[in-house]
Amino acid sequence: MKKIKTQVGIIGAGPAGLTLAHWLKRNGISSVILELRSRKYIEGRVRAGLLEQNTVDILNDMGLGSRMKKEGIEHDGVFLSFDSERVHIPFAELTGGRRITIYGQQEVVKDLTDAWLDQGEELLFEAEATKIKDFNTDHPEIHFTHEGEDGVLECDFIAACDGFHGIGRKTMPKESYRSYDITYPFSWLGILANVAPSSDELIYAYHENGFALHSLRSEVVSRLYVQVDNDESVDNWSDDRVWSELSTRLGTPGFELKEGPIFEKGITPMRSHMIDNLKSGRLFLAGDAAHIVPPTGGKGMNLAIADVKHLVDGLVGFYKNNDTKDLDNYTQMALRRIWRAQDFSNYMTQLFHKQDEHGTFTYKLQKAKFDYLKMSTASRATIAENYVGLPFETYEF
Ligand code: RFL
Ligand code: PHB
Repeated sequence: MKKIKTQVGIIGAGPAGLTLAHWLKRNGISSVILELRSRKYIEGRVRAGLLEQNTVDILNDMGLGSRMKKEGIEHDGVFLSFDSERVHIPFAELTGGRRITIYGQQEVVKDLTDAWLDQGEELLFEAEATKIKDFNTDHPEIHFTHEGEDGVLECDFIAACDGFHGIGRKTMPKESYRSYDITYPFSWLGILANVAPSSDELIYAYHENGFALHSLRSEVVSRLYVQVDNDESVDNWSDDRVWSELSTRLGTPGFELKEGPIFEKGITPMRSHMIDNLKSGRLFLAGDAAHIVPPTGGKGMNLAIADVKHLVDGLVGFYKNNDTKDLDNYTQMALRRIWRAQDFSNYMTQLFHKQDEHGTFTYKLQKAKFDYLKMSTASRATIAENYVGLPFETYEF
């Protein structure tokens, strides 16, 4: 049996696990990462693309932002559209200069993986964590399989950064938390296309045919989404149908959607999931292992990285100052911020998706919310500060 020893055993090389490993190393704390998938798989997995100001600051502070600075695209605002009418939300102006950056999640994962391995640190690919043991003692273990062999990672603490389907949350004693869930009656069909973006800001749109989002990955690659039914299949969405729906739903007078070859098409269901306790003994959950938000607020990856901040505060307190206060308060600190993101993601989801027949009471409420954005700077500022992400200090009350 393969035996490895480290201070913090990390399950999952997604944004949460990789950020945690780097941040701990900067504080002189060792860790080893176990990742179920291959390096090629995690570096090619197309997911998020929107980085909040806090996330950008964290990556830069860790000295891992050099490619992001070159290739990421900063946005000072966003367009919100309703029935073909648009409002502009100027983030920087409404939040004292905070903004978002568009940079693919798989690029973040690639940068962090490259840096970790270049520094000679340990990350086992195609290593499946199968069991978490003794997390109520001060010598917990992660049992895993790797290259056909069984292994055990002995550590002081376990960080389960293993996403929604991982073993971390499943290992938490059922009586230690309550779960909260919403399953939305719609999904997103997302595409990547080799075409220059048609807008210099992202566009979120409500249309009587359903929601649409225009995003981008670079000067030559666009990322777009349309709302579809939960039982929809990509086979029913020819490229022509995708472009025609996008053009209809995003349309405003004078706007022209550029079309190009589509090279990726996939459907993502929409759900909100929460649990109200993120730790049990020496087992800690971070990122999608602990919560899921619908992607309408662009918060998932940002929340994963923000959870890590609180976990690092706790572990640094423990190792450097022999103080467990921040570790003990991990759940409380993280949940305050996560619920804020849940609320914002839910708000954006409810505002822009077609939920009921066009023209009914629900629609009138959506329209009233949109009209309020046109009328009120305070309402626009609320969107702006949530979208770019509130500074960490805001949550310390
Ligand atoms: P991840 O990225 O899922 O990583 C977890 C890792 O754990 C591994 N794993 C295991 N390893 C070893 N043993 C086991 N037993 C294991 N079980 C699992 C997995 O292989 C995986 O590599 O979780 P993390 O780090 O918490 O990161 C969360 C983000 O990936 C996620 O929240 C975002 O992608 C969500 N999201 C968005 N977030 C944003 O911040 N901005 C966006 O614009 C945004 N857009 C999106 C999104 C997610 C989407 N999809 C496809 C769900 C758009 C979409 C369409
Ligand atoms: C993306 O670029 O993939 C993206 C942007 C904003 C969102 C969701 C996804 O709200």
